[in-house]
Amino acid sequence: MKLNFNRALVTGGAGFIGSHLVDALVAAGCRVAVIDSLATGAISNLEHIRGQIAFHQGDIRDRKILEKAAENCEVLFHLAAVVSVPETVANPVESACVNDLGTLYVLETARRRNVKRVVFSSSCAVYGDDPALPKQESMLPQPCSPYAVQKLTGEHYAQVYHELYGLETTSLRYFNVYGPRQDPSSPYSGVISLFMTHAVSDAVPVIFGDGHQSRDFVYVQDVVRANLLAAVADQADGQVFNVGTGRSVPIKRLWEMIRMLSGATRQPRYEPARAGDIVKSVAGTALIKKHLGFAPDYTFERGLGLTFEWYRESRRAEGARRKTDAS
Ligand code: UD2
Repeated sequence: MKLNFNRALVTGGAGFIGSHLVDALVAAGCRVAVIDSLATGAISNLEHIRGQIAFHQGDIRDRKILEKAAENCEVLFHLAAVVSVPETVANPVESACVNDLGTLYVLETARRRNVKRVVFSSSCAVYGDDPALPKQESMLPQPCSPYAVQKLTGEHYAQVYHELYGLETTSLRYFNVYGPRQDPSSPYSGVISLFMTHAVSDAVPVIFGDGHQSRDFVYVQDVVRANLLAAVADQADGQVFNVGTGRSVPIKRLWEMIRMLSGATRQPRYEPARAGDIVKSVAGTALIKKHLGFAPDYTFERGLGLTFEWYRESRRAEGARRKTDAS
């Protein structure tokens, strides 16, 4: 994609989505700075382009590091956050310090450093368990976790910074993002990262509830493209857009698809539904199509195939590393 800016800052650029965005910006010829505390991000996600970016290890609440990272930056992509819903439930105050105050620091730095545009990573969590489908941006948000409140607060701050200070801001509400580099190490990791890990190690996956609950899974490269489109668009200021596909895949079917891809033989184990689990989630996609010209490039089948290749390759590489270490 042709960009109309030369310098960008990515907060959370060592994370799953952030590192893919950094790759795309570098590939487009942009000079990229990254700030990441490495609390959940991993420097290994950036290893292959480490020499081509300016990496600042630090927290977004560290004003000195943030100001330095934002120097001469034209577009700022704000992805750094406490991203786990259960973690924000366990630690509402600590997570608010990062997700609320941290976002405010980022916007304020953007204002003081004359950054032209900020693209804020929000979440479909803001819709809560309103059963109306598909989720439209015009719906009244019903946040039901500290995480959702924090993301909604970030959107409001972004809008206020646009109205009060003329900073160009756009918020993107991601649905269930999946793809290479998604970390499966927590029980609350995305279901695709968990199922992929089970598939490549021939372990038994767990399906919570009856497996008929479904999600709108969006491939990480499409999320990257939505970010780039928001950065260059003429009609995005002060707005909020869903980033999803408009298609919803049941969890039971998801495991079947992964099983077919991988040749895994295991049958899933069924456990009681997770408290607060919503039944169906699907994005309304008309607004982002109209204003940003965004439609996903990746079908679910293609994205899932690419994701599987990555998990299989990672497993192979890890096995080889262990062998070398042991000898
Ligand atoms: C997603 C987001 C979360 C928040 C939320 C808002 C991810 C990873 N999480 O949570 O940040 O935005 O949406 O609604 O994108 N499941 C299983 N077995 C497993 C793991 C999960 O059956 O081993 C089920 C789970 O019960 C749920 C579905 O898979 O019904 C998706 O779970 P998830 O944790 O990937 O994502 P979700 O939608 O709960």
